[in-house]
Amino acid sequence: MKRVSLTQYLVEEQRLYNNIPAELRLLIEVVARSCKTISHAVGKGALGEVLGSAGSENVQGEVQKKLDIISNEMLLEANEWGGHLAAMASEEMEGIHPIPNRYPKGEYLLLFDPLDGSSNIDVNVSIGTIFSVLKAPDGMAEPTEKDFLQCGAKQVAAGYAVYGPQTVLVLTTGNGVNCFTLDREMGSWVLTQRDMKIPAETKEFAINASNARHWYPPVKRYVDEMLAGETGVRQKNFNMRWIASMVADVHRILNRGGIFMYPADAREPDKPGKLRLMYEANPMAFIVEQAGGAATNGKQRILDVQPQKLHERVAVFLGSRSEVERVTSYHAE
Ligand code: AHM
Ligand code: MG
Repeated sequence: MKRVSLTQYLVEEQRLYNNIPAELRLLIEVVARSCKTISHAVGKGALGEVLGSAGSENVQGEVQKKLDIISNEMLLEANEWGGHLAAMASEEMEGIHPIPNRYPKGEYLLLFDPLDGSSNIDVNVSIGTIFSVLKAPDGMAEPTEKDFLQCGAKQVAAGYAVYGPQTVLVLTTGNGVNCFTLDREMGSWVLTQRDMKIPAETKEFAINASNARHWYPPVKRYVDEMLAGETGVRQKNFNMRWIASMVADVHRILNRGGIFMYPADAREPDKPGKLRLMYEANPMAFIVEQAGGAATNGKQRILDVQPQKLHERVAVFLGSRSEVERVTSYHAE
């Protein structure tokens, strides 16, 4: 089989569809290279002295792991000098990170969750990186947080890497979804799945059921109906998976279908969910829609939510279209 590298894929995609200009290609290649470096650090584990807590908290009040900070640094450093970006924003930083004046500036904005699934870092379970790319608004002078507050439908690219038994990179530039596998010996990304499509029908769901007592009625009804199995209204048995790494749960759903849910609940009624809109929900929603699935916050399409602030949270229902439509319809009743 002829091997297609990430670079070759990006060049050919541009030739065919004119949707990956040189700056965007550089951006994607630099992010992919950072994911390679992060994958290497993750793989070292205790041998690299990268496990454990860093003894600090991020802006959301979550304890930062050493690898959260290392991954964040790797992405910042790699993306500063290329001239393709105006600014970056990250789950691990309170404010935005404009490109320093000593480097040329480009027209893109990059957002990332440098290491998603932090609770799995120290226990050798799959974790990953999620990223989202926006265009800086026309006529922007010095970038500010406001320039990032664009709805997800405006993303020009999004992707995630999973650091698991294999390291994979899943990417969309708005023309389908493709998966690349890291060849660890060669150090290169090789195209291994073209045009991924989420199966429309599914028998698998993912939700943290320890929060069941806090769920609002639409979510409780939807999950109860699945749990009732073949003698209930759904007339089939469902299976459940919860990895607690969104990257790994979404990757499973892209490959064999299913629905992923992180709803808002009555624990903290003021919080619209746990996951972050700008660097978790939006990129995943873009990928899922490009793979034929759907993503809502229970009421509207995630990609249509107008962000009010950088670290905004959102409820998430994503995956196989018919399931997402069903749980969304329960919210309307
Ligand atoms: P993180 O970005 O701090 O790792 O948090 C996001 C993660 C998701 O990957 C995952 O779906 C969710 O948090 C798991 O949450 P919980 O521990 O409540 O099950
Ligand atoms: Mg995360």
